[in-house]
Amino acid sequence: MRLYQFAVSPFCAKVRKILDFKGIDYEAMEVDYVERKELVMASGQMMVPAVTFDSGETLTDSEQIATVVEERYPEPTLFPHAWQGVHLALARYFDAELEDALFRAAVPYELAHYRSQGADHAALWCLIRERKYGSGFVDQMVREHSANLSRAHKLLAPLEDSLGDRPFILGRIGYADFALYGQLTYFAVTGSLTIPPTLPHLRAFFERIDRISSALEA
Ligand SMILES: N[C@@H](CCC(=O)N[C@@H](CS)C(=O)NCC(=O)O)C(=O)O
Repeated sequence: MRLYQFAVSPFCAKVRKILDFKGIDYEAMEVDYVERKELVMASGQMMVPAVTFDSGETLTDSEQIATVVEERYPEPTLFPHAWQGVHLALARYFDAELEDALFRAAVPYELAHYRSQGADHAALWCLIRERKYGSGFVDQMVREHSANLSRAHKLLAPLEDSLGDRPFILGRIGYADFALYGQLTYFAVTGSLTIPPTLPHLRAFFERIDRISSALEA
């Protein structure tokens, strides 16, 4: 199996950990942000994650990938019995509303990441963001960084509470945990984990999921 990814994409982090959790052997292929040739040829579109199965079939969209992977590799399950709807609903909140807040707070880190790949990478990254969010968006997010961080931390506070007395968001590990883990990778774009000390349970949660692959391999 092959996963097409951008290293700093939260949706790719989510899919990577789902594949690790299920013990699936896969190759993670880093897609060049400007070039994207292999991604377009395999999937017919420009977004990651995309997964090509051994059969040659390629799927996009993290929820769709997770659903098909669950059908083909049912154990260990992403959807504990009778909890599928709750996992999907929570994950959709993490992938949309929470993503929006965490992404805004991570704009300066993402910008630095794409700048480190070259001026063309940073320019295309800014262009695509500004086409989606409006002209001047990137500069505005850099200016408003500390307010955006506060807003992100505020949105995470109830999740910090939930994780105070359980290891995973609904008790038993499942799909929503991988979605939340993916979004929390916005705090790891710089290479070090910047989940603040005021959110210790979320930090421990992130590290718990992050360790999954080595735990399975051990
Ligand atoms: N709903 C999709 C969202 C995927 C997504 O937003 N991917 C971003 C990277 S995080 C992307 O490929 N953006 C295209 C771009 O930046 O050009 C999923 O769950 O996989």
